[in-house]
Amino acid sequence: MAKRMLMENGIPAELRMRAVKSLGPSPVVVLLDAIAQCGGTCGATRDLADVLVSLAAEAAKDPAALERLTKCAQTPEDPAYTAALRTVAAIPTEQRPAVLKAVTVRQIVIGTIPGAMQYDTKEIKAKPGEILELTLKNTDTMQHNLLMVMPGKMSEVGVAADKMGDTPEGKACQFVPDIPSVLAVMGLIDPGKSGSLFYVVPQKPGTYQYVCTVPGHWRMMNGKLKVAP
Ligand SMILES: [Cu+2]
Repeated sequence: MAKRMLMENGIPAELRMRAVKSLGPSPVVVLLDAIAQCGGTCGATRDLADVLVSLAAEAAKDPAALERLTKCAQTPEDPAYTAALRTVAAIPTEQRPAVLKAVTVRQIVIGTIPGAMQYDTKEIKAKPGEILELTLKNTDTMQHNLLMVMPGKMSEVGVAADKMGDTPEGKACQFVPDIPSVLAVMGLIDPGKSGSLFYVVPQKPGTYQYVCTVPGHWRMMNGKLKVAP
């Protein structure tokens, strides 16, 4: 029952938290397993990752949990990679294994220019492998989202999103096209609200882009993520 509650989308975060606590000695390992099981992409992933981060202090004291966390945080292909790195960043440096002492999360706040259909930040510079927490503050009067896309693929993603605008399914998917050029997604943020996205910067240098895919927005509402060592 508790396992099912961990996985299922639509279950409030506090119930998830209770389910985790009922699972016994190593909730950290249980959570890493649960994130791996849903492939790191299900709707529950973000909640599960948030609970995991809240258990950072416990993870630091449990050698088995710390070992598993360390392995995960060094394996980019692991679906729980980003969640593991976030958790490591929340552990005091002196309690971390030597290989992970340098892990930090850099906060970046992106606003909107009201009525202009634009982000107020047009360019971000980052190093390969850096962990970013992107916060979008929507001060506009309409919804916006933020998708990270592969270099040179912004128009492909934008055109695909515009097509979704004509269908009820498009809205249900928050105008996020299901194509490989989309690297990370912050869903629709209501006017006056903020949202955030944890993003591990790709190892390959280049000019990546972030873009709002509410139909009609992408041409104006975008910015560059310049990745260089
Ligand atoms: Cu927008």
